[in-house]
Amino acid sequence: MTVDQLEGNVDVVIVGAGFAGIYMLHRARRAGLSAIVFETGAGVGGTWYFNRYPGARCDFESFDYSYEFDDELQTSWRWSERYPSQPEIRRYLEHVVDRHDLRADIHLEHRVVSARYSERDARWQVTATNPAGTVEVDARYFVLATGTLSLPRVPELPGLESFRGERYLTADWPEEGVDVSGKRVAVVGTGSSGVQVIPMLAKDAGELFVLQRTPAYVVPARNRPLTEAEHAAFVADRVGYRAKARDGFLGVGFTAVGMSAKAASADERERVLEARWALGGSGMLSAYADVLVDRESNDLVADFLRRKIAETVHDPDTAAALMPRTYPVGGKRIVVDTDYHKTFNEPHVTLVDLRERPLESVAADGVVVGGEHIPLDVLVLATGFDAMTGSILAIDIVGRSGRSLRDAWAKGPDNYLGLQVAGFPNLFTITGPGSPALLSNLVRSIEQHVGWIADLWDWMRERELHVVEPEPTAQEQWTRHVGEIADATLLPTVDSPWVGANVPGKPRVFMPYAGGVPAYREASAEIASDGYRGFAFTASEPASG
Ligand code: NA7
Repeated sequence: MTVDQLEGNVDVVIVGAGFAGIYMLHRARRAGLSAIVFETGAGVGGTWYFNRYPGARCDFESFDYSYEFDDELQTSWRWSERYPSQPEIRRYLEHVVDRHDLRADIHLEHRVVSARYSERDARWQVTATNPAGTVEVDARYFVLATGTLSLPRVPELPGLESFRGERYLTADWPEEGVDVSGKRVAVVGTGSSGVQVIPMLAKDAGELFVLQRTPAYVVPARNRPLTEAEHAAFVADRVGYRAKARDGFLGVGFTAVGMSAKAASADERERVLEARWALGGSGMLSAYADVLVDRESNDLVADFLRRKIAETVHDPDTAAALMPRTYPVGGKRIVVDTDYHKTFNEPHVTLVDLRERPLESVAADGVVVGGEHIPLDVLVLATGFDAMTGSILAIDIVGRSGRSLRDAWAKGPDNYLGLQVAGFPNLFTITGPGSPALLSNLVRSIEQHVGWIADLWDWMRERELHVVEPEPTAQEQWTRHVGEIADATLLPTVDSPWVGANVPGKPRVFMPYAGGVPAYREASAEIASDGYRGFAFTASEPASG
């Protein structure tokens, strides 16, 4: 195996070429720093590069799920649909990379495997592997733009490896596509990925079995082409549009109709929820301000969504099995769909309720559920991700005093502002645990995080400071604050990926900051304007810096 030393060393190594890594590279350059990106994929896009299953689409709208930093891009890029499809997001990011001439510094097919902090010269030694061997580079700043949902989870199903048919992960779908025409297909998992892929596979499959462990709360996307007039309206009002989004709890301009669902009259509530249903999208959850904090109000919205299933699905037993009852709506990410429930009216589509008939094993030619063997040609796993920390801890990161991040986070991902970890100087996480990240429109959060980090670097340069890391007390306070905010909501009560419940052995900690995008932005801006309160700086010039 060859070991290449990249020519010279750089100021910044960034891991990941998704929305976060691309913008971080641009800002690092603007700050006068040399920077490179390592990306595992053979193209840019991050999670949008790999999740290329049929039907893959963002659940935020195109105007929201796009950068604000480049005003000319905002006016010139023409989104074709209300919600951006995976291929369109990839085209967009390729375009951004070209517009800003970033390609030369993005090293594709490079997987970062380890990073070690050298206290002697205050630099990170980063090792990546590529198809030809190993690459090493050292940098002052090490930025993890690794994404919140990037490390797919393959469940430990007994016999999975013995399956002789075709097996696919939605999160790593073959570039050339998959032909399921006339085949017997099963999909395991009914989160956003499963709900999107199931109607698409149903179009061609001979028989489709949906293996459901937990039903999802689903709202219609009402996706459609965007008109010229809508594009023109966005362009004309883009400043106002962005300001409203930044002030929205999720980083989008949803506004609540009322403070409390339970305080509204039944008629009024029905009218409001019907209007949100007709509009489509996850704005359903923000119809009333107390949906995520009051169980009674939550039940009223959940009940509305269950009734919609009964109205759509003809077979009453199937409809009942599709109705979520064991957790509050919004406790797991609400799923924005196109034709999901309708698909169960097709005669060749069968719902298999794994709570009634457990998935016992995978055989060479199918699966065994509740003692029954279902023969299969194709098995699709839409089984989710090791969210928020998975792709960070997949890298062997060793900070000050030889302490690994895996050790530091053994009981949960303690950090300050979701951006830095005590004992890991000059390491930054974008959309990390402790930030609104997964509970927000990620592009808005990414631009805020990247901007904050780049401003910090400018501030440090002006003062000739070279090293920054959080003070342990500031980190403890932030971690406690994140926990307290979550505890005021219904969210930590649910066995969701947000508490790590889907990954065996993962510490149960509610990871995202649940106080909303505006409160987070205010807290981080206030800390910055107070001389980066809670961060410790070292002025010493690194030996080789
Ligand atoms: P999700 O939302 O984590 O969904 C994963 C699904 O897979 C969910 O229904 C799981 O059921 C199911 N699952 C996982 N393991 C198993 C096993 N062993 N047996 C049966 N079913 C299983 O991931 P997605 O990819 O759909 O969506 C991720 C994000 O993409 C989403 O949050 C949006 O941000 C967009 P469970 O609920 O654990 O019972």
